[in-house]
Amino acid sequence: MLRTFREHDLRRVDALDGRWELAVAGGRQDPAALPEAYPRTIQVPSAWECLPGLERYRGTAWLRTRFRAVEGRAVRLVFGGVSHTGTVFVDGRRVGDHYDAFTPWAVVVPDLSPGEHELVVAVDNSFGEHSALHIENDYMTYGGITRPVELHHVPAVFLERMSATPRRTGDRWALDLRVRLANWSQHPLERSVVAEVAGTQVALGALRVAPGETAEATATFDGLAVEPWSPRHPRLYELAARLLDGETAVDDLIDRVGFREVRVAGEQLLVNDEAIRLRGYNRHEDHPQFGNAIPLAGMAADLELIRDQGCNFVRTSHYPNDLRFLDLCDEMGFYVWEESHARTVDFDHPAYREQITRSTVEMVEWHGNRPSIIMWGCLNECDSVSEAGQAEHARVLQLLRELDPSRPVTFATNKPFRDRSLRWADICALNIYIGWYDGEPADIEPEMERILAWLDSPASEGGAGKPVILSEFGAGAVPGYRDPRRCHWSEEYQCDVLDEALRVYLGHPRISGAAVWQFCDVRLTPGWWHKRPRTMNNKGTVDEHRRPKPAYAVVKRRMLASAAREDER
Ligand code: ADA
Repeated sequence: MLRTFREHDLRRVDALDGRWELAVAGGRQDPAALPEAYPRTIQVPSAWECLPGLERYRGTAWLRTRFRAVEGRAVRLVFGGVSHTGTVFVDGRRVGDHYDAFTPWAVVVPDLSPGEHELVVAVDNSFGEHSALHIENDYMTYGGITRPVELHHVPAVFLERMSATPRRTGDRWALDLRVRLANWSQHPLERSVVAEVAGTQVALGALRVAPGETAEATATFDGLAVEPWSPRHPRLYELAARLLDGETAVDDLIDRVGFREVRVAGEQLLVNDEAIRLRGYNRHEDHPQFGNAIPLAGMAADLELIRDQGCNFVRTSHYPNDLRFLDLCDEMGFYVWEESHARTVDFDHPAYREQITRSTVEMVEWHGNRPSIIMWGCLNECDSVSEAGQAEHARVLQLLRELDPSRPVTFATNKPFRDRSLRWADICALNIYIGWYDGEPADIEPEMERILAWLDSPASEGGAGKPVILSEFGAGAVPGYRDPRRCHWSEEYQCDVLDEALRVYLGHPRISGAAVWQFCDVRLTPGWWHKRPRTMNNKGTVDEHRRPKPAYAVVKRRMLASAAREDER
């Protein structure tokens, strides 16, 4: 299923995960050119690169299964993620499509007869003029239906979405609720909604929804005597909404919320009015056996390793993550920086603006209720210098603020002394690789002082006086490569860089957070940094199989020491 918890008691939801049929086109192909035969099968969710012979396949494939529709209900297909473009056909008829592997999406098919139907999803993971975000890059774009698929049976008007924002009110809490109803029928219909959290109910009243349209209602839960959410005490509450037709409940929707408030105050990042220090990792969704379709137990195992090292923070570099991973962060108590899908993308690509806007909107819409997410990011290491680049940073950061005023927004820059977009960020996030791309570990401290001095001067054009996070730093180490010379790519040198960087960054009064690049070694697309050893990004402190390198112990020692200092505060 799409979540680690049930989202419906009343609505019938079928999991479509399992063995689907597979036909491979041999390259990029018209998705509507549905094949006569499906000679292979594939597990859904999974990445097709994990099938023998498809390890490097880039192009179109068709995946097919069957499902049953029921009387009086529309079919709503919900995809956790299709990499990277999915086109949906039901009984040979095109009913929807979606670009970008990393955000969920749904297709409603209202007019199916009860009984069995054919579902085909054409999947394309190719690069080119049609793809601005999935490009040759320092991480892999896989192919397939890589996150779970659900079949929802929904009434004429159904609960499409709930967004819930917690607010402190003295020693109690409020929860601002917005509910969206959708009407797939041909008639205007009136419904009402009742919602409940922590034993308190609110009625959102009657709502008239026009045919084929959506309608929203808001309400606020006030005076909630609830326990706050924090990494140390990740207390979650069930938020349940019921849709009523008169007195009859006809649909429902369940989510979970955590009561925490995050804000920036001067140079500090505050959660529940306490200044926090972020200690953690950048993590790609990548695994040699599963691609980006890491099963739930694998996600949990990754978070256990990150927690074992004394970390409280994960950056979902560089795209929205699987909803179940975020659910785990809520449950296990991690702060998360989630960002819309961009790593050094080209703002002039013809498809860029529409695709980044959609990724950003969908990220907030689908992930906004997660207490673990304490900030939204975007546009990693993009053009933040030119006039056009500045304008685009202003646009996307403002879009994030409009979508969700409750969280600070940021972008990671690798352009100290040159960046001209910091004025639009609430937090200054620096990707700095002193000791790797240039300099030695001994240069880290003096160079960081120079960067911070620039940041807090008028020259940074808006970087002064804001929280600072080291969003990336690290060094590559080929697993098992030991060398007394302690040279680049050796495991010894990775230890030297990370030990010094963490000594400086975790102890610096002006720095609120440090995220190591990166958790595990990950696969790249060959056309990008093929000159990297193993066509991998080797900066993990565990290798791709999660086998710890010597740097794992270095990071653990530094992070635990920092956590202990925090506890003493
Ligand atoms: C950049 C980028 C990362 C990764 C890293 C590296 O900061 O944001 O995705 O490519 O560099 O390994 O050099």
